[in-house]
Amino acid sequence: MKRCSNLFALGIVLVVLIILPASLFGYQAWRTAAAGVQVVDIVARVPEQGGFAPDRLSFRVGDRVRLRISSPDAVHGFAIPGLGVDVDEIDPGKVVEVDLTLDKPGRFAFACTRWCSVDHWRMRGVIDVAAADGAALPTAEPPLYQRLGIDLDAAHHDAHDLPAQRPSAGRGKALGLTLPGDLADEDARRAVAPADAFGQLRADPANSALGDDDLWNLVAWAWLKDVRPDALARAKTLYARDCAACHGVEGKGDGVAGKKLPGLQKMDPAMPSGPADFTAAAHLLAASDAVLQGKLLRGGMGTGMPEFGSLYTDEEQWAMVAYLRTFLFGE
Ligand code: HEC
Ligand SMILES: [Cu+2]
Repeated sequence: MKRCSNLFALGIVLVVLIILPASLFGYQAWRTAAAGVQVVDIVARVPEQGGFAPDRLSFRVGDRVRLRISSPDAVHGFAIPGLGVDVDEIDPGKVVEVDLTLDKPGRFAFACTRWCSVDHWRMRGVIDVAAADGAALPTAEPPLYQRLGIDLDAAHHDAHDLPAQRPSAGRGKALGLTLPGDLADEDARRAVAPADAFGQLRADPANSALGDDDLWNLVAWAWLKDVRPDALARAKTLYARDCAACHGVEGKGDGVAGKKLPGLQKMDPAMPSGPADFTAAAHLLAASDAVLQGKLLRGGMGTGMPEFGSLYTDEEQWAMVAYLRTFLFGE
């Protein structure tokens, strides 16, 4: 009787320790294979060592894909914004698995989201998802700067009318005045530089009783009135993650990762080297939102400014431009 119960106990132990895990594992392997999941290993190294390998992947709509991402060196992040993937941490020696749902055709950029080295911003890749029927992708609407015929590579002139103190959107709003049409309307305003808006307001006889400070407050109000607070907060987070290392935490263009970049000197030797200083009023107030968004989404200019058009949604880009305005305009 005793022997019998011993054997029975042993049987249970065997089932729990060996047969159950083995069958679960077998079931998993069977399920993965049966469903036709393509498993792709991606190794993430700092850009100096090659970045993501592979950094180009091609699939078709409907493919089932599991990415297995590992890092042999530093802590990296891994985001595919267009597919809603955002893995904050790929620790060295660990494998992170990401299952992709490829239900729409398109080109989806992926990027590291941690400053793993000074060249971190080069750490990117692309996933192409072809339509199941091989149809071509719909072409996107050209960005605003192109529709306005703006040449991003032309040097732009500095503004000469500058605010004497930090303009305040709140004080501008409190004036209770009606903004002229091209400043009231968000789309129209994006084509206007703040310094030109100031000039336009100054030239209007209806504003002759207002001082320059009040007019600048009105300009600040015109520029910050349309952005939603949550979108602005998101842009602030993205700025800290993606921009501060080059443009500086306070926007002064003094981030460590930007030190060796050429900047606008490439276009004009008289211009400063390195990333743009967003607190330089003469420069920033002469640029329309369309110019800033264009440079953000396209990057380049031979300066080392990365492109963010493939990583940010339209709304994130415009919110980021509004956030850049807050380096000069207060609440
Ligand atoms: C690797 C460094 C680097 C990173 C990261 C970077 N930038 Fe830049 N950026 C530059 C350089 C260099 C320039 C060219 C200098 C200039 O335009 O004055 C530039 C220029 C710009 C300009 C054009 C300014 C002007 O008036 O011409 C904008 C706008 C800008 N960056 C926004 C951003 C934003 C927003 C981010 C983050 C999402 C970002 N940058 C991330 C280096 C960087
Ligand atoms: Cu990185």
